[in-house]
Amino acid sequence: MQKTVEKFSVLYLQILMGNGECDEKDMPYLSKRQIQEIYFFMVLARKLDERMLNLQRQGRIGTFAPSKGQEASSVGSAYALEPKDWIIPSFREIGGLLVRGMPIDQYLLYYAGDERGSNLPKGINIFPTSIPVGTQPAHAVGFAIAARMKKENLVVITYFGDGGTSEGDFHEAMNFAGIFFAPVVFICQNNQYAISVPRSKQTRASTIAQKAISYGFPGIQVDGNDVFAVYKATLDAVKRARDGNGPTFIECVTYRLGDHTTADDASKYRQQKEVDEWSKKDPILRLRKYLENMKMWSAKEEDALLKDIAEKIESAVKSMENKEPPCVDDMFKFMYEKMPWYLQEQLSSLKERTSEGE
Ligand SMILES: Cc1ncc(C[n+]2csc(CCOP(=O)(O)OP(=O)(O)O)c2C)c(N)n1
Repeated sequence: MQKTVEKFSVLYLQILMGNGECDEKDMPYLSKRQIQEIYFFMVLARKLDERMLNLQRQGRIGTFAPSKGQEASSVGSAYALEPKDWIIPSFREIGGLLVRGMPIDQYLLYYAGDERGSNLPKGINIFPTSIPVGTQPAHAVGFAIAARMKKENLVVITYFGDGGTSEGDFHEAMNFAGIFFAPVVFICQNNQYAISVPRSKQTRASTIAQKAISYGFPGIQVDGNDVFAVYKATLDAVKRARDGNGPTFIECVTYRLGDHTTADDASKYRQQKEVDEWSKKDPILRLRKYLENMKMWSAKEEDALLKDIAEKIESAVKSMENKEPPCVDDMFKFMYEKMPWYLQEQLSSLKERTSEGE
């Protein structure tokens, strides 16, 4: 006897088309002010990216990972959270972090190699950036389960790339999330590359979203350059998690328009033609077209927005560069609540050596 014991399908969601028109049927409620605010955060992320590239080239900050092209996925998803919720990010999530109140000077400080950039003011619910690929989903699941035990009705959103889904930790996180109904939203920024490794070498599965199904919870694929689709999918997922119905996996299909990091040269492994094709799907241009179609935006407002953003960025650069130099203790202070003996030993030895002027 043979019979089918399971069948599955994966939904794809797109609301805002390339020409700036939108599918009213799926459009989530957003006021004019909210849509303009979303646009503000996306442009702020893009402009900060551009400024940071210059700062890195001038030696004023260290290596950093630009997010150009991924602003809709990042901003749209973070915009669906409530203030008490938490973000557990990867290293390419500036849009979402800005939505959640990340102070720009601290973001710059982090990329200037200063640990104080990760020590955020209370109430800004963002974990420190995870550079090790694929580790943060496990932190998110553990944190979310712990929060539920403490009866805090919060949701945790975690971000990672298509490459991150090949890491063992990612699968352990997904499995535990499914079993324990963790209030987590997994956002996969499928930007088509893990440095030079293309999506096709990451998995044989036709979607990344379907991986969720094997762990017993829903996975959806969305147009990651469509901020309304990302927002709606995340809003639904956040509600599901908050109502006690467990995790959701969202695959945002997008594209990294820039290099992997400032230490990379993407022209070595991908064709300019491909980049040009994706540039036409730029999420910021698409939202701008929508705003203009709906008569919600004018050239005057655009000028004022760009001026405001330029001022905010320049004042943050000044603030970052005018900080007192960090203290050596900061290298040791933030990993554990109580510093273990071996770090204490290393700290004392470093202090002795620095006081001897070595
Ligand atoms: C555990 C681990 N292995 C390797 C690296 C080096 N590394 C940094 S980013 C990266 C690719 C990550 O690709 P993806 O997860 O798709 O995210 P993206 O960079 O595209 O945003 C690699 C291999 C690392 N940081 N951590």
